[in-house]
Amino acid sequence: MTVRGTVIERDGATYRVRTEEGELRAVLRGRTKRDTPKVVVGDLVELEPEAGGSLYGITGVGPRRTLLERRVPEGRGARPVAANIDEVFVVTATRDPAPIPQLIDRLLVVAEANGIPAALILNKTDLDPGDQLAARYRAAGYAVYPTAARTGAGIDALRSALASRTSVVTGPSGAGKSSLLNAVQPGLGLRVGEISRKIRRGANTTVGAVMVPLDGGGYLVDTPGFSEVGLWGIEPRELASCFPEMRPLIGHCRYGDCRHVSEPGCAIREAAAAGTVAPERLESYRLLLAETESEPREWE
Ligand SMILES: Nc1nc2c(ncn2[C@@H]2O[C@H](COP(=O)(O)OP(=O)(O)OP(=O)(O)O)[C@@H](O)[C@H]2O)c(=O)[nH]1
Ligand SMILES: [Mg+2]
Ligand SMILES: [Zn+2]
Repeated sequence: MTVRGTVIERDGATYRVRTEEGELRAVLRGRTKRDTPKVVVGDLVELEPEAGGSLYGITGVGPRRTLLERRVPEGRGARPVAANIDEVFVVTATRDPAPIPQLIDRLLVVAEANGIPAALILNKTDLDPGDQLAARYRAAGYAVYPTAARTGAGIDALRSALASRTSVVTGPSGAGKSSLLNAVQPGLGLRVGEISRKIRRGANTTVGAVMVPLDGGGYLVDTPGFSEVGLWGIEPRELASCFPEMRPLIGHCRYGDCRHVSEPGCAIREAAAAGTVAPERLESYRLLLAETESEPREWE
C-alpha cells in the first residue's frame, strides 16, 4: 500500500509529507538512506507504513525537475535546498538591512545556473522605495516586485505571481522573507525576527526550509537567510549566460573565447561603456568569474 506525497518540511530525522490522505510523518527507510541523495523539501516521495507505529517509511524519491543547491562558502560541497522549484524569488530589503547588489546578483546567478527562472522582490518599500534598484534589475530583464510586508503594498501582485507554481524565497537574513509569506498567506504564523539594533541584520529566525501550500494553488518555500553563498559547478565560460542582459551579446565579441574582462572588441564591455549593461552588473560578473576560475576541482 504505497502513498505518494510532497515533502514540505524536515524536522531532524523525520519529514512532514503532504499526501492525499493528509499530512504524514515519515523517516528514511534503510535502502533510501543509502542509495538516494538527501531528501529535501519539494521532493516527491513514495511512502509505506512502518510496522507498528504511526510513522511512514520513505521507500522512493521521484526524479527532480529542478534542484536548488547552495554551496557553503569554504565548505565541503553543495547542499541541496529544495527540489522541483519553478521560480526563485530573491528577496532584499530596500533598507534595514541595506541591500547588497553583489549578493543579489550572486543569488540570481545561482538560480540561473540551476536552470530555474529568477525574479526580485524589493521589500520594505515603506522605508525606501528602492526605485534605483528596481530600474537596474528591470533593465537587466528581471521581473521586480516592490513590496512592503508591513503595509501590504504590492502583496496582491506578488500573490498572483506565486499562484499555481512552486516558488522559493531566498535572500539575506532580515530581508523579510517570512513576513512576506505571512502577508501572502494570512494565518500562517511563520516566525518573524527582530533585527538586532547593533548589527543591523537578522539573526536567522527561520532555521530550515519549509514549504507552504498556498490558497491560490501552488507552494511557497521559505528558507533561512544567510550572508554568503558560494558558486560551484558553473563553467567560467557559461557565467555570462547567467546574466540575462548579457545573453544576447554573447557571440558578438571579437574573440570567440572572450572572457569579457580586458579583451579588445568585447561586445559586453562596449555595452557597459554605452550604458545598456549596468557597469555594476559587469563588475559582479567579473567578481563571480574570478571565483569560478579559482574554484577547487573537487566542486566541479
Ligand atoms: N518596515 C518594514 N519592516 C519589515 C517589513 N517586512 C519585514 N519587516 C521586519 O523585518 C524583520 C525581519 O523580518 P523576517 O520576515 O523575519 O525576515 P527573514 O528574511 O525571514 O529573516 P530570516 O528568517 O532570518 O532569514 C522583522 O522585524 C519584520 O517585522 C516591511 O515591509 N517593512
Ligand atoms: Mg525567516
Ligand atoms: Zn566579450
